[in-house]
Formats: sequence, structure tokens, C-alpha cells
Amino acid sequence: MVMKVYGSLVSSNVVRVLVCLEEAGAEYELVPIDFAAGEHKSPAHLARNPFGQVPVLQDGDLILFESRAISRYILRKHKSTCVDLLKVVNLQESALVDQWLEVEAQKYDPAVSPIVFQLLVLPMLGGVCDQAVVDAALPKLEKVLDVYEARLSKSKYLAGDSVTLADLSHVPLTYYFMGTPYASIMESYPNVKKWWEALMARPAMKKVAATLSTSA
Ligand code: GS8
Repeated sequence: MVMKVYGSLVSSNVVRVLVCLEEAGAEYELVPIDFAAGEHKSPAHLARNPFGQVPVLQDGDLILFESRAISRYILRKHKSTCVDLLKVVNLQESALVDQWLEVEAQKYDPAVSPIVFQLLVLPMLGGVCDQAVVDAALPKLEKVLDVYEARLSKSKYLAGDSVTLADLSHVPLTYYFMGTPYASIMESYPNVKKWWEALMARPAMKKVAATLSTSA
């Protein structure tokens, strides 16, 4: 039975999971959840995720929520092709993957997501962008990018010289951010820009990006 991902492509957290499935070369089915109809809060979906959120992964009798936990599961399940993406064979290297994954979740995501939400998601839902929220988030994002720029001047990827889940986890929100008028701030971060271009050149990323552009 193929794995099912419940959610919609407008959710960056769903896209994080799709990126991992594509990297793993896994077969999957995307099962749409209609937010406008409140399907994410329906009894059927609350049985999958009591928080009423997407994504949810179903693999046989396993039902899993939280995109980063799902991502780790997919890469561990496909360890023959994905072992390097978690660097599981080396204790110190895998600790660095965990560290940068935490940075993505705790520092990068909170800085960039208000910008993406205000400029792209809200208008799509018929709302109006609150520029004050964007203006408050930008310096926070720049502070995080200062750290990334320094790190990426020493190694090609965040956890070392090969790509890992820590890098891939940045793809969804960065992809959406690059579609905002503030994408040009990346010009001030040449190493971050090079890192982003290397990520986007990956076949799995091209495939996900093509799906996102046709669904927009
Ligand atoms: C966040 C999921 C989430 O916020 C994860 O999976 O990483 N930490 C979780 N999902 C949003 C869609 S935006 O990606 C969601 O389902 N929102 C509906 C709601 O909160 O009611």
C-alpha cells in the first residue's frame, strides 16, 4: 500500500514531507484536505491528528503528524537511499544534523513564516497584508541569515559538506519567501544564495517546485 499524505500544497509543512518523499524516491498519494470546508477539523481528520492540522502521513497502520517527525520517518524507512541525509552512521555528524534542524524549526521558521503568511497566504485567503508584521519579522530573519552566512562560508551545507535533512527542511518556506518582493535580501548573503541554488538544482526539488508552480 502506498503512503498517503493528507494536506494541501499551500502548506509549507506538507511540502517539507513531499521533498523527503521525492528525495527517497518513494511512492505516495497526496490526499487533499479542504481547509475552506473545515475538513481539517472534521472528526475523520481529528482522528488522524488531534490538533486538526496537516500534514498527516499514513503508512499502513501508522498514522503520524508533525512534518519534521514524518520527514525523519521517511528518510529512516528509505535508509538504503537516504542514509546520508541523516548522517546516522556518525554520532557527531548526526548531532550536527539535529542541531541545524532545531535551528530551522526554532529560529528560521518563526522569522520567515510571518513574512510568507502576510505576503502570500493572507492575500490568497482574501485578507490584507499587515506590513507592520512583515517589518518586524525582517530584521529577525536577517539576524538568522547572518549566522547562516557565516556557517555556509565554512561548509557547503549547514551540517557539513553534504546535503542533509537540515538543509532540505528549509526548502518549503524559502521557496515561498523567494516569491515575495523581499527575495532580493538574499543578494546580501552570497553563501546562503549559493546554498539555496545548490538545493534547488536537486532533481527532487525541481520535481516538487514544478508541482507547486502548476498548482498555484
Ligand atoms: C505545524 C503544522 C501546521 O501548522 C508541522 O507539521 O510541522 N508543527 C506542525 N499546519 C497548518 C498548515 S500550514 O503548514 C495547519 O494545518 N493549520 C490549520 C490549523 O492550525 O488549524
